[in-house]
Amino acid sequence: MINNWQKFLLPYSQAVDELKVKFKSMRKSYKGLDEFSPIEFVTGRVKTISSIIEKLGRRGLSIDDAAKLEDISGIRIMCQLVDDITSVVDLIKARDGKDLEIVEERDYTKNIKESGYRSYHVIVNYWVYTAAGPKEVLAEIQIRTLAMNFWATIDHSINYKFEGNIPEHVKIRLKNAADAAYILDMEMSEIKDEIKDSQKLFLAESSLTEKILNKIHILYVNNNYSSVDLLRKEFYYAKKSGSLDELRKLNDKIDLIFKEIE
Ligand code: 0O2
Ligand code: 0O2
Repeated sequence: MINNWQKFLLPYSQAVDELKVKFKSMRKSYKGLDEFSPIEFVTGRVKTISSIIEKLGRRGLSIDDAAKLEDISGIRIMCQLVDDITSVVDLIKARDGKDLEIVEERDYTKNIKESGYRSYHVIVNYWVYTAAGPKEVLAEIQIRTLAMNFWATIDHSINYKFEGNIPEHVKIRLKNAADAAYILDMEMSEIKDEIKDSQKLFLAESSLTEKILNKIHILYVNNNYSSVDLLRKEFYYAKKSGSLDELRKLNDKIDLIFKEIE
């Protein structure tokens, strides 16, 4: 009998925290390599007690069956493009049997729900090591595009407001909005290479800018004032030109100065 919900939910909360860190780290490692990340952002939540009780009731289960629910721990991974969903699913599959175990996959991106809901769900078994010892919990990872997320968030709140009995005219609008979100995803897929290239260019430019400014700062604190003055001017012109090549040349030049003073 669950008589202490807080204690019962503790490992689920730990699973959410750990999984969030792991997927956010994946995003960071792509960015660290100036690579386009299939993960745009990650959120997570532990299901509320009232939502757990409502779902158990809907499924004809008792409170003691709560651990059977797959989504007490919920992770949501948002992607820019539909193709990124497959990349994220592959990243999860690569961990199967290592730090998690895939239990089930539900592809609502291909088998779109009647409501218009699209997302890819992966249910996993995940071990947490709590103060009370190791514990295996189920977690649901929902992977979706920004457009899918926009629609699902609005749909969820409307369903909540009307408790499932959505007026017909609202239902029609929601269905139209689901179609529009689908078209938006398809349109973005048509220019996916341009989107990825422009973001890689932006990443490369910002990391090069950071490198150059850090090096100029090191020269400054080491009293190389004359070269710092010149380099600052050159940095200004390179930035203004908008050319990555100019920034690269300046970076190489600073590296040479570093070699000379070593
Ligand atoms: P950043 O710097 O914004 O990228 P916690 O406080 O640890 O429980 P966390 O991760 O801070 O949780 O918050 P939560 O609610 O789980 O996740 C929110 C994260 O999603 C935040 O990122 C938000 O910035 C990000 N987010 C939410 N909506 C959007 C959106 O529409 N676009 C983008 N790009 N990000 C969004 P972080 O982790 O604070 O990092
Ligand atoms: P939350 O935390 O409020 O999001 P069931 O709830 O029994 O119908 P089942 O069979 O457990 O669902 O799993 P399913 O349908 O594969 O996934 C359930 C979760 O997917 C839901 O969680 C939603 O997050 C999301 N989802 C599924 N269908 C829809 C939909 O039509 N609209 C929106 N907005 N989300 C959907 P919960 O239980 O609602 O919990």
